[in-house]
Amino acid sequence: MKVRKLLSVAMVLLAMASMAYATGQKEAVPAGDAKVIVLRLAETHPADYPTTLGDMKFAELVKERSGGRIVIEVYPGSQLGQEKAVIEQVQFGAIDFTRVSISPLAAFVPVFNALQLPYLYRSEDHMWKVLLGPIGKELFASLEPSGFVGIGWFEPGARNFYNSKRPVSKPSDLAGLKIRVQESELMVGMVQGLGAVATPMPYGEVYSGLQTGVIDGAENNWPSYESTSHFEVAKYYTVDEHTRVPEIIIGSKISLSKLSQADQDLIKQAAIDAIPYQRKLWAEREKASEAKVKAGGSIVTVIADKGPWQAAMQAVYDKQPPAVQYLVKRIGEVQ
Ligand code: GTR
Repeated sequence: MKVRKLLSVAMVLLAMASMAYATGQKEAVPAGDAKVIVLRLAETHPADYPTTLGDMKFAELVKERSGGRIVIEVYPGSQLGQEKAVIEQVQFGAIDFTRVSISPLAAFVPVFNALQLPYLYRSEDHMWKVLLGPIGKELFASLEPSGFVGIGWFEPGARNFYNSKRPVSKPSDLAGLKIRVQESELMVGMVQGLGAVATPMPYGEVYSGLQTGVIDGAENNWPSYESTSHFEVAKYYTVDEHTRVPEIIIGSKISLSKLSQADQDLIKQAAIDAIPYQRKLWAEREKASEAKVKAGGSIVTVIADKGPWQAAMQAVYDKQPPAVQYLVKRIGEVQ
């Protein structure tokens, strides 16, 4: 009897310990006196993906500059969940950081829609000037009331449509196709404007959706189209470059407020300093992914005149609230 009681006490303790391990920030006491702060970062992409390698660079800089006091563990491959669920967990402090697309983030902080409108940026360079300038800083500040802290940006590339049914060279070719979009109202509106049927769905379900015919297509940049193997089940890829949806690293306000201001600044600076590395890897991977999908049988249609695409997607601009319209105007003015 006694042994059984002891055993059940031990099991409860074990369960409590593993629960504590599973929730957010934790502290371990290393050999020396200083406490090591261990924080978790959730990433949807696989370990060898340029954005994940950017996260790792960020973690490496934080570790190095804090003299090993702050350790950020990167969990790739959606181990901690799909983007929307992860953002929720960051909001209540169960996950300390995540690198996500701003598309699902805009469901939490709608002013972010200003950064993902179709054909918004003149070029990649224009987008980076916006992100690293005053507008980027203001948007970081707008995260705080919702429980997030803006940490850094990564290169997202341009997104393109792809499908399993037919080559698409003009917007009307998409009519009636079921196209997966990120979990974002704006993206639903954009795809509906093209006459297609928008299906919001988590990233991790798109491959089977394409394979089983639940959806006919989706849209993404070259590296995502390749790394997910979507190209194997949806071979028609149309380079219309309709959006550049910035990648962002956000932190949990709950987690970060436990750190000193100096440590918070160190973390933010490390993320900014990791950007050039991720951008370099991104540029290389875009080329490699394009070559790989072409070799794998993808049929690529490059859109020379984007005018009709732009016109078909214009309606989403008109639906935006004044705060977004104002930002769009300012983004246009950034030189
Ligand atoms: C990728 C992005 C991911 C995810 C995905 C998607 O380009 O890097 O974070 O948002 O798109 O379409 O869900």
